[in-house]
Amino acid sequence: MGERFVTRGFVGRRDAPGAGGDLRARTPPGQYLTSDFPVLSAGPTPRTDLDRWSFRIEGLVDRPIEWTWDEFLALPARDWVVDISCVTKWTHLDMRWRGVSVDTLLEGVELDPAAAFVIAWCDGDYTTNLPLADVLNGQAFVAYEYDGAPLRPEHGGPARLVVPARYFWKSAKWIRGFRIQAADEPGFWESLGYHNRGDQWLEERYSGD
Ligand SMILES: Nc1nc2c(c(=O)[nH]1)N[C@H]1C(S)=C(S)[C@@H](COP(=O)(O)O)O[C@H]1N2
Ligand SMILES: [Mo]
Repeated sequence: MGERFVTRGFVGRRDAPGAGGDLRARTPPGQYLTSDFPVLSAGPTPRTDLDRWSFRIEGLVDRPIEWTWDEFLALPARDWVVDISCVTKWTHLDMRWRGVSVDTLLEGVELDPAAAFVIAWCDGDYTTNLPLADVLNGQAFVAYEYDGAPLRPEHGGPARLVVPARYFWKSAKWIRGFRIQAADEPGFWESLGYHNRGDQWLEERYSGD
């Protein structure tokens, strides 16, 4: 069995700074490890004035809620250290972010009993869809810092969604809000043949996988 040799290949890298545990066990199937942070955008980087930025939750809620940038920064935030996998096959372990849990954001509204899906929408018109169950209980956050600095525009700054348990296209950059729906609705990449769910541990890359 080749398994042993593959594992051995990674032993020497266990000492890499910040990389605890068994690196191979943390690498989803078909992925390679990198310490790079490539930029992948479907269009130009939008530049929204922070004075005009807001984050809004609408749809199947008792009443929509909207935070200005300053109000958003005043929400309870925390540091998150998470592993990110992109469908282009890179995995970057232990990425360090700061941001607000989706749980905290949803505390601001009362969800309709029919609420089941979140459509994340962004400056630049990108969307992505997620079941509510995939973003609750500490599974997702809206980040405004990466690696101790304000999130750079090309990586989604001023703020982006981060959903570590899904391929990175679900982590909508330049996010401006959530639309809560009863029905699922494929987002930008999901409409173009990418998998509706995108679980990297199940290699859900393309529709039909
Ligand atoms: N608004 C928006 N969000 C987006 C994208 C995009 O084009 N627009 N690209 C997605 C894809 S396909 C990936 S792989 C990641 C890339 O994030 P990065 O450029 O910070 O690496 O952002 C995702 N979020
Ligand atoms: Mo991507």
